[in-house]
Amino acid sequence: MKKVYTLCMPHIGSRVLLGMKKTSLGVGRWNGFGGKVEDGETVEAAARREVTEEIGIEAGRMEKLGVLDFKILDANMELEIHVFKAHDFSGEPVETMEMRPQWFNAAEIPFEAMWSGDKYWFPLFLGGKKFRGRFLYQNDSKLLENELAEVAEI
Ligand code: 8OG
Repeated sequence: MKKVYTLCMPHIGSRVLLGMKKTSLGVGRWNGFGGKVEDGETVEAAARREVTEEIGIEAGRMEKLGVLDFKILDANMELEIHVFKAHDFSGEPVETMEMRPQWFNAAEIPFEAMWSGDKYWFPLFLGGKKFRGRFLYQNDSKLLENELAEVAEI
């Protein structure tokens, strides 16, 4: 069965808050904040919880913009990732064991140090568009296939 995961980025004005991942899947890459949806938890509640656990802030208005089907063959891993934009938040981002937060200008997203599929869907995210995607990786660095579509409803 596919596991449901969250991914949330605060995107405020022309800036996006990303974090350098310090442990586990995606270590050494910039990413948004997220993780596994727990039993009995809504996807949005999980997205809020993960943001707080990873950088200590409380997300304000959340908007779901995308769903990504993500698969890594070598790891026999299949995730459904729900991607959220946080329009605002309270508190100050802090570094934790998991993430080192940093603001990026939307025109200067560090795609070379992110999952290689991200350069395809991130422009839709930044434009506030809704999208569905499918990304098939051999391992954590080799992207084999990808599909992406803008959708009216997510
Ligand atoms: O619990 P953990 O931090 O290991 O969860 C993995 C996080 O990584 C989760 O937020 C989902 C996210 N993630 C993937 N695949 C991809 C991807 O291809 N691109 C981006 N940007 N994030 C991803 O699992």
